[in-house]
Amino acid sequence: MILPAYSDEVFNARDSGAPIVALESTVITHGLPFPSNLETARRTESDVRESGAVPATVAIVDGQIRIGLSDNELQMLARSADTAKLSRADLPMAIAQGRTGSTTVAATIICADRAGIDVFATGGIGGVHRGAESSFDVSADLRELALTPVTVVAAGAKAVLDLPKTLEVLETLGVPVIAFGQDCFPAFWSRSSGLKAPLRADSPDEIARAHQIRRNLGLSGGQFVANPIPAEAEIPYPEIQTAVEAALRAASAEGITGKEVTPFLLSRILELTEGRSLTANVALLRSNARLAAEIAKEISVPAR
Ligand code: PSU
Ligand code: MN
Repeated sequence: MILPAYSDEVFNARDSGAPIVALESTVITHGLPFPSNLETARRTESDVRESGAVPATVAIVDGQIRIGLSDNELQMLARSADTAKLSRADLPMAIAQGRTGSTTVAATIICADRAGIDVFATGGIGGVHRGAESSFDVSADLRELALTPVTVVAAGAKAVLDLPKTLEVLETLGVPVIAFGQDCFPAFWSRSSGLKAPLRADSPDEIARAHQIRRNLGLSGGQFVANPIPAEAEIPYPEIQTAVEAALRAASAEGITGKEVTPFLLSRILELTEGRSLTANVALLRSNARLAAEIAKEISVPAR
């Protein structure tokens, strides 16, 4: 039996039934540059704690599923340039081979579920890439949301993706897409994508109740909570589009495919916006960590 290994903090939280928020590690290894990745990983963990829940950053270390990392392990992931990015397809082989890797949204959902954790905070989920009608590039994150009962808080999906197609696939898969506090589906760096979100919730309590009701109904899969970036940090949609289009052209010119696509686009956009996208990225990660903690606290209250 493959059992996850817990940090002391997470072990004690599980023991006492305290609320726990899972955090992913691909954002550390492939999403943000050093040293911002390390600072942000530590900062989001503190945000979860300050909001009254326990953070559990997830990764595979030497073939073991780790739920909650030490500061040394965060540093190891943040500094290493060649850590594997693990999703559903490659997670078991990484464990079999005793390797170390960061977990994407899909893999973090799987590990959180194994650990009995209901809520997970990240930056943005993967989705349907632009040009998917010819490349077929659709992130495994979407299917995982349909299969595994974890509520994922993200700032929408990146404007590098095809957002209307991403929403269509989520609808087909039966994944609830819930905009928090507004009608519009947020677009990561921007509060608004111009698209209406299928669902809206205005309190963590409603989201927690829907999570429990899905479970009571025996429905597979989780929920996608789309939390708009704080207003002071946002980059309006038309503005970020220029950088997005340039990054997409570069990816196509350089023949980038598969797992490399998302990290490549993120680092290009970072260069093109001269760090402004980084500030926005950190702000939305922190905001998502805090909202996830509020939802986790509501879920840990016995059902009324
Ligand atoms: N979006 C971000 N930052 C990230 C990612 C997405 O804002 O680091 C990562 C997440 O781990 C997500 C993964 O699960 O990229 C999606 O990769 P792909 O498109 O290859 O499935
Ligand atoms: Mn892909």
